[in-house]
Amino acid sequence: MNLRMRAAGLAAMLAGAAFSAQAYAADLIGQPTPGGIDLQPANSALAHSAHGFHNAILLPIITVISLFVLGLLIFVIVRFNSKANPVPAKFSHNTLLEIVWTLVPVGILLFIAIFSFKLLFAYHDMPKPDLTVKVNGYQWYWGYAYPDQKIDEITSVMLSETDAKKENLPYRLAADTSMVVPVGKTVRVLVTGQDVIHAFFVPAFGVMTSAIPGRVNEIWFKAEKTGTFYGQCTQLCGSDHAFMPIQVKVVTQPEFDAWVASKAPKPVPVAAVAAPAPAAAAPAAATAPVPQKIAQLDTASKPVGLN
Ligand SMILES: [Cu+2]
Repeated sequence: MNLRMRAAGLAAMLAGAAFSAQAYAADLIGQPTPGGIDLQPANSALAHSAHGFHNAILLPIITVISLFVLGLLIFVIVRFNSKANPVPAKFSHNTLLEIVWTLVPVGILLFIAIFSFKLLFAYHDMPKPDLTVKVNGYQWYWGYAYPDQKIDEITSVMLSETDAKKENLPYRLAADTSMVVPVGKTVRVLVTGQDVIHAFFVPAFGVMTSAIPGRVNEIWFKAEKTGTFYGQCTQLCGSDHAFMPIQVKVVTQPEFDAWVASKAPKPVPVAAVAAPAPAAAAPAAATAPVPQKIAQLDTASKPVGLN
């Protein structure tokens, strides 16, 4: 490689770094950014802590170790090649050196563990939840139920490429319905699976847990900003594993209340219940709760922007 080629390579590298920095500056919210190199922007205290742990603790340690090992390699290549060192030394073992290269990594791991455990405790230390959402993983879609709001499971299926394009939404991330949660509230998410093991992962909230049949895993988050945040199943779960995105819509409390009101089963009017005559059965049936799956297909009944 001549000097000019090297210079061109270096220029390309710098241009790449500049592009990445630009991509970082214009990061998309709640979804991956093409050409981006960093973690997705955080939208919960947990995600901020996880990012801090990565950026302030792990990244410097990894960088120093990588540079140190690279320096050692270069030193060995220059100092001990066959020309510079024609007669190699024959000794083996150096007790002091071996003690040092055992204890130093142990020390580094213990140092990481202090911050790592602090973060793990924060993940397990859920404040009193304001809302519980039960998430069910299926082959290959998600179901979201709100037991306290008496909202039966709402299934969420990935949008087709045509539909996603039509609505200007990210294909393979956008779904026909969302998990809707209020902003600034502690959301407890109970995750389980119905067929095989899936995994519920939303990077912006810094949460991930497995969806295991017969077992309920608990995670929590408190969204800081409103908006749509995407995630994906992160457990190989079969042929359509890549096609079961998670779409979380974070809305204000009044918007959430309105959404709940639109989804919750309508109470049957007292008059209709009290009427003993069989003739009253027809009106009663007409006002009976609409099964969730049918309600979901009825797009006209959806509040705008909250599906
Ligand atoms: Cu899955």
